[in-house]
Amino acid sequence: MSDLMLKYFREKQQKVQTENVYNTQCPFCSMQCKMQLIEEKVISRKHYKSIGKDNPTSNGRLCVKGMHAHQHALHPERIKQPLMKVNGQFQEVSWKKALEVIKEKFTHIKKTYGPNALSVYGSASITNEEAYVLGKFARVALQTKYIDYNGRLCMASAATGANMTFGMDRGFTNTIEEIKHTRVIILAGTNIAACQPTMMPYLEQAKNNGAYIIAIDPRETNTTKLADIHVKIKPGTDIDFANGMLKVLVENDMIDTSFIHTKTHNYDNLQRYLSTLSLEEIATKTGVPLSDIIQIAKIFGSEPTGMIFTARGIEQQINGTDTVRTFLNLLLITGKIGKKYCGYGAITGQGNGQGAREHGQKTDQLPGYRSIENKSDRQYISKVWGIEESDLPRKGVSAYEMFKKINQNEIKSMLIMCSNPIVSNPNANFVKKALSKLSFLVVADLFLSETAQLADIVLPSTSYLEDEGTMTNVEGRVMLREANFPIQGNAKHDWQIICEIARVLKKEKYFPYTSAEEIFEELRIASRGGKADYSGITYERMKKEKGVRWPCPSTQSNETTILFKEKFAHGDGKARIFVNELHPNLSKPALSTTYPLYLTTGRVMSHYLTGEQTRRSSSLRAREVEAYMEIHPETAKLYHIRPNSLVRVESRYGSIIVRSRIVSTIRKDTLFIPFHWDEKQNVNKLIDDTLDPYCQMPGFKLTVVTISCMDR
Ligand SMILES: Nc1nc2c(c(=O)[nH]1)N[C@H]1C(S)=C(S)[C@@H](COP(=O)(O)OP(=O)(O)OC[C@H]3O[C@@H](n4cnc5c(=O)[nH]c(N)nc54)[C@H](O)[C@@H]3O)O[C@H]1N2
Ligand SMILES: Nc1nc2c(c(=O)[nH]1)N[C@H]1C(S)=C(S)[C@@H](COP(=O)(O)OP(=O)(O)OC[C@H]3O[C@@H](n4cnc5c(=O)[nH]c(N)nc54)[C@H](O)[C@@H]3O)O[C@H]1N2
Ligand code: SF4
Ligand SMILES: [Mo]
Repeated sequence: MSDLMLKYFREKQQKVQTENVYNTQCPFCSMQCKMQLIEEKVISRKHYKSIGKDNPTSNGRLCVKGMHAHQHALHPERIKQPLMKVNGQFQEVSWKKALEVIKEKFTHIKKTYGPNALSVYGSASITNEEAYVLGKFARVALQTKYIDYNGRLCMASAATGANMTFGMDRGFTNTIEEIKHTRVIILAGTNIAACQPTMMPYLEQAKNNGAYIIAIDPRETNTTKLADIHVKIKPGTDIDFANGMLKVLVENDMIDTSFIHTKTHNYDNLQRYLSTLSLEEIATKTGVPLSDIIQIAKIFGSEPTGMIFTARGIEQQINGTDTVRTFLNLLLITGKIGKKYCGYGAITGQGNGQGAREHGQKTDQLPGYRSIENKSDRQYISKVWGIEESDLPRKGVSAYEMFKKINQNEIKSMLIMCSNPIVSNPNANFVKKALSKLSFLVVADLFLSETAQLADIVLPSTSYLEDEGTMTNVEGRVMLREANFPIQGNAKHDWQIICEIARVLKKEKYFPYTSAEEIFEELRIASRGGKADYSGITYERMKKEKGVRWPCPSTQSNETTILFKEKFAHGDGKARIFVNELHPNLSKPALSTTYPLYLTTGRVMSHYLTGEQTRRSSSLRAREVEAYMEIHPETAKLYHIRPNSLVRVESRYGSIIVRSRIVSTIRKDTLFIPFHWDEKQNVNKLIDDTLDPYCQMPGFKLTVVTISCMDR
């Protein structure tokens, strides 16, 4: 075609076609990939596509979920108007009406039963600004101690473990860039290939540079395929495996004695404890060959640098905190922390899994990672909020424990923002029963989720396309999500919803914000001097520097890349080596003739959490349409199970029916079921509700079950 013809066609096309570009960040995982929504208008029809945008963490990459996120955000089932239940049916109502009813009910319940009859359940998928305001709202507007959030099911044991050992919890102690240059990488219970796909190139590059990769998982995954050694561990025994490694390192003198003496406490106790363990017994208990334990320990001990990454596989255990701390011991005794190409990474889950656990949604916490039980922390935050310290509630209970309080009639009402707890909590049948007992439930969501269907009032929230604010990514990098897509219908931003409720409760003077940035300005002050200090971070700086890694105590100071270079964050600058003892009140689920198989749960690449969003994306739904159960061929044969058989899976807590997927990549004694599907196929109906005593994390990764084939 000649240039002239091309020009003619281009001009003609431009006349009928216009294009709008909207900046945002992916609504899903902690990589927080920057992206753009491209809206093409051809005559009167609009077409959308999402493309990656360069930034230092994801380097412009997007995975399949990010590429299709707009499909749920633009789905016709988005709620666009408040809904109120009248005679068991939802009716659209005005914001004025919805707020009036909320005011009336909250006020009545508070007056009749006291402020602690009200409660709040938050999320790590909302922005820092929203997490901050929600925490303030519970304490200042409702004056309740009952607030907690879905991160309790997600990062709680990694956070508690790091706090106890290092004195501070930022998911990555080092930078993501350093992964490429480290010599050994331990991936403990993490499936990065499915869960943080755009992080994979860092691991691939490390491997190309000669790093030795060890993956610990009861199943083969696309992550374990990258590893030099895959440790196909018996679920729930990672703590024993790590103790085995510690014993090999100590007995072979592969330790950094000067680091241990100058920077840690408690090594002698660890040494004494390890001397009581038998490596042969550990091999039997974990199902890992003794030679592998020895080889892995020796590789880790002999290389000059090494990094350990953990995720929910080892953390979502009833001894998750202890397990994390035992892995951290490996870094401490070999001195592989506080320096380049070394360190720890708890691979963060949700988009704002990091930030949302720093600014006061957690029941025992105040902004800046302060403690609600600490006198000076309470005084500082009370002053920032303009209240008396004596009016600031103390700590309440964890997420799942709030449902117990509902069941005991202590909590009468709940506001749930951005979570679907009847699908995501353990012992899901109980959670549904408890929520149905509330006298008044308000849910803010994008959709009429399984949980929202139980509500008295559902409030329409804006999504990642519309809602500007900051998210703290996997690296601890605070990033500005510059969302400005037009708001759909009468939805409101989560922070606006909180402010509106505060206003009708006559607490508007504490919630005067007109933009997310105004909230961030207050958060900067509230976090000043705290462990998660954001006071040097501004919207301008985040735009210019493409995100800033905390702590960042002044606008003049640099971001912090490597933590603990000089000292750890405990008062005396030393880390606490942990000595494992199973908590006296805990006993782990064990196999029996009634429940002869382990069940573990997790994720698939194309779906996200309870699936509320990804099940509404046609492209993602098409990849996995229903729940399934991975089972080893030999085990399947024992139970007369064929491929795609319908199988009843049963635990002490309940039963579900799912289809079989026969794979030789899983252990023979273990089944795997992902948790992204709705109630009928919800694996959480089977999950035990025992909680980790230090952080109240449920044991999602270890339940004992029995199975029976439903095919005739
Ligand atoms: N595609 C997708 N990506 C996601 C999410 C999603 O839902 N879908 N969710 C996001 C969130 S919130 C989170 S928290 C992260 C979760 O990220 P991950 O923790 O990586 O994901 P999981 O699949 O829950 O668990 C990881 C692996 O642990 C293994 N595992 C199970 N039991 C054990 C055990 O006892 N020991 C060991 N060593 N391993 C075990 C499982 O087989 C699984 O492969 O992903 C984030 N990214
Ligand atoms: N068996 C088992 N259970 C698990 C896990 C496991 O590995 N195994 N993992 C646990 C983990 S790690 C996590 S993080 C939890 C997550 O559990 P949930 O918090 O229940 O998960 P989501 O599906 O993200 O729920 C988010 C809800 O908020 C809505 N939403 C999305 N964006 C917005 C927004 O901007 N504003 C508002 N107001 N609403 C919004 C969505 O439509 C959806 O209904 O599940 C836990 N449960
Ligand atoms: S799901 Fe995670 S890796 Fe995939 S595009 Fe979104 S933020 Fe990036
Ligand atoms: Mo999570």
